[in-house]
Amino acid sequence: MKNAKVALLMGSKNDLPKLQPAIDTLAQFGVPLTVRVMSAHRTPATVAEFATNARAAGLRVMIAAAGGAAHLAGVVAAHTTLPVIGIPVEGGALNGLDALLSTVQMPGGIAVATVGIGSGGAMNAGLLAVQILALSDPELAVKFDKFRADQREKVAKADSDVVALDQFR
Ligand code: RP5
Repeated sequence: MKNAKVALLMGSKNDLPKLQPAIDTLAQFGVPLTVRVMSAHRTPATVAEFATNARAAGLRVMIAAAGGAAHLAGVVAAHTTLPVIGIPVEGGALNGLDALLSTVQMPGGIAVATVGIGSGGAMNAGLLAVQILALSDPELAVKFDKFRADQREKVAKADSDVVALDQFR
């Protein structure tokens, strides 16, 4: 965890495959990441201790991913003043709808920035963490601008790829 700027916490190791887009995104931007399994329900004392010490340990953004009655992000946010991004993990009987509602519906007073269910949500959690860090890291801000420019180019190329199908262009 030494020098990590972002922590990705997950409620179960079973969540890991669904969180790969967040890990890949942070790696793409060269953001030092610590990855941990801890649960708001099964190991509440570990979560409280980790979140309480996170800022002093040098972390700047917390990402918390959980499925089912997903309290991890809220509990982490309760124990730190660092920004917390919640990822509702899909799966179980309700396919993540339960996790989405549990994560997003924080009562006023403790904020969790909740991303969507699924791979887009996990990727966006990584991107949002990068954007937060980029506020005080000009090099990272330049990388993020380049990411956006590349993305625009890809969409423009896709648009020209479909031109043959379009009778009005
Ligand atoms: C949550 O319960 C975890 O985040 C996981 O998504 C869900 C089920 O956990 P397992 O029973 O698969 O370990 O705490």
